[in-house]
Amino acid sequence: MSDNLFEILEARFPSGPDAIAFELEDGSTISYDEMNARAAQMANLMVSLGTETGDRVAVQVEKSTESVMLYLACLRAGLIYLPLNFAYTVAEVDYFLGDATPAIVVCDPERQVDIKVKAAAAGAKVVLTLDENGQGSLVDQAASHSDSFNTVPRAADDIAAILYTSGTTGRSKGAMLTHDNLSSNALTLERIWQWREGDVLLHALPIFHVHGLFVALHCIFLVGGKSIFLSKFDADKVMDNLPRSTVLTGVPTFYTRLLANPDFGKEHCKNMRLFMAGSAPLLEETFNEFSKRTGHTILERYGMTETGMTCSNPYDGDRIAGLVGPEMPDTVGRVADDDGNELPDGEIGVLEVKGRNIFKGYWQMPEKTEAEFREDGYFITGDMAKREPNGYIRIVGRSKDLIISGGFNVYPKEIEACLDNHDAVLESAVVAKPDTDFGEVAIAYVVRTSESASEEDLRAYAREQLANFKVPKEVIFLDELPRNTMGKVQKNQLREWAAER
Ligand code: MCA
Ligand code: AMP
Repeated sequence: MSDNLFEILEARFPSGPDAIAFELEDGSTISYDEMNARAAQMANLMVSLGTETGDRVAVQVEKSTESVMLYLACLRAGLIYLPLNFAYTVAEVDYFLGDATPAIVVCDPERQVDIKVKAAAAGAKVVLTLDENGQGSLVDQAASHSDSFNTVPRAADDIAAILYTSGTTGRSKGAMLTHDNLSSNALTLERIWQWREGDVLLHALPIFHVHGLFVALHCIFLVGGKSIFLSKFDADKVMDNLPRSTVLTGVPTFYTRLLANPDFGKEHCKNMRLFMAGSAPLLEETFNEFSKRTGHTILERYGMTETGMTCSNPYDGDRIAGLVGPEMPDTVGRVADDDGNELPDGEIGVLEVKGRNIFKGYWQMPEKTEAEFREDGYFITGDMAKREPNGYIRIVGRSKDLIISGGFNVYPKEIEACLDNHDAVLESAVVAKPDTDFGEVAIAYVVRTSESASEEDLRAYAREQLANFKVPKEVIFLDELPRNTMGKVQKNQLREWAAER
């Protein structure tokens, strides 16, 4: 066996008609054998199209089991999987294609005309389609291929996936995740969260990010369990399916939305053994209210695209509201000053982490990679933290200018650059506003050159160019932006005003 992540997962796949990998919303099921066979067909198809080991496969599709098979097919064929948020506009996708130069692009049929132009310009060999029902040329063409495939051996350090994360300034960076990064993190999570035979995962996250794709799916695959596979989070559907589930992995918005329904309670959770939250801070009041209503303490963990999961509250032992737990077994962490020196417990600094799970670097950006690692190998997360006396980490903020809205990252710079391009805008500043549903949302303060553009005009303008979750929820006009004596925009002031709204 090589270090190919697929081989590690496949060794755990149960076989036979009763070994169900997925149950869909219409009640239909897909067995592990079927998933495996269809992934093999896709792997054969991609090889027949002339791909070579290490080629990228860029995928911007709606959630479907076929897209999971495509991910597995890429791993098997030694291709690098590159998932993209379905909300990205064609202009946003264009950048990723140009940067990653994929050999194959898989997109929604409705977008293929636009994407084909961009893919060709980026040198892609072929564009295939896949829709939300799992239909399209990918599946049609794969059907005529053999359903067995000899998995391409991969070394621990070979890249399995590239996930783009936006930078605080400038261009998005492709985080290169190796087979060993992903498998070591998955095996640790399987152990510490005590995943077990018979687990039923209620899967309601998107599968273009670490949380829904790697954390959730790798763990359930490692124990050969079933996923109840929802196309997206819907509180009613989650409540309908919870009684048959044992594990839910979600962002904090999942939990606030469940709690918002007065009917939600203990009876929905009768078979549940684990509610996990991450990707954004879980408020203490959500943790407490959830525990009061259901008797379950949500297990909060912390991670990043570049690092996978690094801190986790314990499965057995105290799960503490507001804390993300100690470092996981494979990770060492330190709360450090600006020079990387570890600070005493209780002092606030930047969290730095090191371990097998930490990514290999940013795709074709050696300087950016170097800038985010210390000489002794620690990765600088950009999250402000302090260590509590019990050893647990408390995330207290971010040194990076980042808004996390419903678990999606929104970079103010990107929205400001977009708004500033509008003819009626002189300048803009985007900050987070606290939000009961999404945790925080982006809002924009704008100075206009003329009053010809309204709030709705500017939001419509942003919507044309940016993924919908990045469109500022409010646009507030000012005569001028507040600046300090150095002329720097005082975002703290704007954040205060935003919080008061
Ligand atoms: C949707 N909208 C949002 C968001 N989602 N606005 C701000 N923030 C959001 N997250 C907007 C849409 O633009 C739209 O606006 C309107 O809300 C309704 O859209 P819809 O798609 O129906 O939204 P929803 O179904 O209610 O989605 C909310 C959601 C979803 C369920 C919370 O955002 C979600 O699944 N988030 C999970 C993200 C995730 O997986 N993060 C993990 C990243 P309009 O009508 O104006 O167009 S991995 C990570 O962070 C690290 C590694 C980690 O630690 O896990
Ligand atoms: P991403 O770049 O999408 O991988 O998002 C990673 C970021 O999400 C981290 O750097 C944190 O800022 C944030 N994050 C993830 N989990 C948590 C958590 N449990 N509490 C607070 N912030 C979190």
